[in-house]
Formats: sequence, structure tokens, C-alpha cells
Amino acid sequence: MSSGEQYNKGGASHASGGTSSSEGKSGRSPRQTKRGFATRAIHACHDKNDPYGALTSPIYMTSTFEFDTAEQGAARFSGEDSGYIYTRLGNPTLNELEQRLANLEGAEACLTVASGMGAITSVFWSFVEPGDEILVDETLYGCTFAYFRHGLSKFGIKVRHVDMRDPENLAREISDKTRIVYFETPANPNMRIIDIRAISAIAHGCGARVVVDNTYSTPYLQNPIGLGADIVVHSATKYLGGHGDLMAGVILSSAEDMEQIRYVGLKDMTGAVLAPMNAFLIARGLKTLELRMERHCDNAEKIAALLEASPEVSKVYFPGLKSFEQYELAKSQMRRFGGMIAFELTGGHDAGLQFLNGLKLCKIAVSLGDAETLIEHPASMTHSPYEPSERARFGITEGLVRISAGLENAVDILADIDQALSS
Ligand code: 4LM
Repeated sequence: MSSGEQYNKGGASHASGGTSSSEGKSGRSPRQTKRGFATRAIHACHDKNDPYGALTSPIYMTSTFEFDTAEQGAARFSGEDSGYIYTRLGNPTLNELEQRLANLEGAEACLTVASGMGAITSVFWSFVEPGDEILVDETLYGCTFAYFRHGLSKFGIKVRHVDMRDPENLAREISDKTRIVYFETPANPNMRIIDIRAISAIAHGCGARVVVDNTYSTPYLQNPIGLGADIVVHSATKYLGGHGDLMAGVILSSAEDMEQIRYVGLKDMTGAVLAPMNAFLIARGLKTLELRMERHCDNAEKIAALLEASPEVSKVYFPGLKSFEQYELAKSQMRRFGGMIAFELTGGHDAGLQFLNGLKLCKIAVSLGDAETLIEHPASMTHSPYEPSERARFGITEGLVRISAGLENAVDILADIDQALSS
């Protein structure tokens, strides 16, 4: 990490919109301790060693690295020489991005991988063994749920679901067999908020690691490690890439845990290595992350207000609404409320599908965090890996519609949603 670029250990308060706290008080910045989020997302950990002084770091499109001598090759394998060996173990393009992401998320170490699922599976294969137990929240992205329910459980790992909205539920269920406590906050698709501080305190009391999927918030809105979590994962396919043109995942943790995740989870177990071209595209996406997140948040707030006022809508799930039952908790750990909204129509499931088919501008598509507003029906799409009875039990209703607010002009998104609702 380059000098002056310190870890951010804060929670919701980190993103100062480009000013450090000292700057805020004095109006000047004589001795800035931590640069603003956008500045770090553009500059942090830039590798200045390019022979031509390229402002944008080159893409190292190479799978392997040449050794000067056989002895040097052996020394790299034994760890005596820290140079590169093979891109599955490390690559300069990935390395620069990883250092920048660690800076933004307030972590000691980062690993970029081929997809969000690659990130989640690389973490679990690093730390669980047959006979272990993991406790996971009830509401998860559908394929994450499928990995736990149908994947890990086949290998003798006990997976139990706990409604983590109430930390007392975790306190009742956790035991010394629990290796990992896992959740998303806000959770996909129904926006449940989990108290990162409270859950981490309980899990650590029993020696379990806390893994948080921070995809919905990005490091701009929420920093789980600063709130007590041990490991953060992201689907960088979403806001971090930001343009709907790549698949990628990110893992952040202590340097010690990352040794295990990189050299066991990624190297030997999943092989889910990120392509250098995609690392370059994520680094490009990061330069506008703050700008984009502000716009996603603005648009989502306007969409949520429109939905809340609509007679066709029976319930809106958006943590930025005062009527949202976990509004205060969301405010205490997120800087703003993000770009994701879920809602139910009074007409239920059929009205939901009719609404989707009535859209003219917004796209009917899964995924999230793109420039385009994306709208989908979780029960039949992203959350179809849940059995209908599991969806009912875990609060993923059949009529739920999910919106990823895009970057278009709000007036156009609102007009499209309004006409689709009245149709
Ligand atoms: C979707 N989501 O919801 P990759 N974690 C979270 C996610 O939402 C996703 C992943 C991990 C959606 C994909 C179709 C909270 C994905 C998995 O898709 O493997 O990069 O991320 O629409």
C-alpha cells in the first residue's frame, strides 16, 4: 500500500464526499489523514513502476511469468522470492486492484476472483471441514442459498438457517461447532437489514468467523470489517464493475486469513481466477463508483417514494423509507440506503408479472448495479433455487418484484414505472 493511503476502519461515516474530517472542521486541509472515497477509488495504490509512466496501468495479459534462472523459479515457489509465478496465484493487474479495494473497504488484504459465487465458495472451501456447522441467514441470493443447501451439505457440513434480524436468534443457535456465520445486509431480495456489530460480537464469543456479503452496499455505503466482521465478499459483477459487462468477485479479510483463501480456497479448491482484462474494467468502474452510487441512491429514493404513494402497491421494502421497520438500524451502519428496492402489488403474483410486461424503458433482467434500471421477479428468477415452502418461510413472497435503480434520469424511470403500474 502506498504511503499516505491508510486503511479505513470506520463504519458508516467513512465516505466524506472527498474531504477528511480535519478538512471538514477547519475548512482547510493542512494535514489530511485520510483522503476521500472518490480520491482513493481513483488513486490509491497506483503502481508507479510503469517504465513509460502510463497514467492508466497496463493490463498484464499473461498466464505465466518467466524466471531468470531455475534457482529463482524454485525460490518463488518456496516463498523466498516474492515475484510473480502464474496468474492463478497473482498478477500485477489483479494486485493493484486488490490493494485499492482493500483500501476502500478498510481491510488488510483483498483477493479478486472470477465471480461473486467464486468469492463465496473460495471462502467456505478454505475454512470448513466435515462435521463443522455454519449458520446462515434465511434470505440470501438464490445461488448462494443453493450452494449451502445442496452443495456444502453434501460434504458433511451442517447448514442451519437463522433469522438474524434478531441477534438473539443467533445467540440461541450458535455453538462451539459453528465455524462461520454468514449473511447479506441488505439481503437479496427482501432488503432485510442485519446488525453487523451485534452479530459479530455474538459470533466472536463462540470463536466463529463472520462473513458478510456487501454486494448491495459496496464499500462506499457500508464497511462491515469496521463494524466487526472478519471477511467481506462482493459480487463485483454488480456495482463495482458497474456497467453490466463482466463477471467478478472480491474477498476482503485479514492478511492471515487471506493466505488460506488465496493458496487453498482459490489456488486448489475453486480455481476461480479473475481475468486481467476484467480486473482492468473493474478498476475503471471504481473511478466513478462514488458518483454512480450517489445517483443510484437518489433514483432509488424517488422510486421508493412513488411506489409507497401508489394504490396498486401494498408494501415497499426500501431501508431509506421512514416506514421501513429497520430504518434506524440501516441508518446506523449504512451511509445512504443503496439502489435496490423490492415491493409487492395488491394484485399479488399475476399483477407482478403484468407489471414487468408493461415496462417500456426499464429492462426485465436479473443482476443489479448496472446503468440500466433492471426489474425482475425473484420467486421465478433469482430465488427459484428456494423451494416454494422455503420462500414462504423465509419471507420471499411470490408477488415480490425487485428493482435495481439505474443511472437514467429519474423522471424517465418514474414515468415508466408509473405507466406500467397503471396498466
Ligand atoms: C441477482 N446476484 O441477484 P455472481 N451475492 C449477491 C448477489 O446478488 C449475487 C451473487 C453474490 C444476481 C445474479 C443474477 C448478494 C448475484 C453472485 O453472479 O456470481 O457474480 O454473484 O440478480
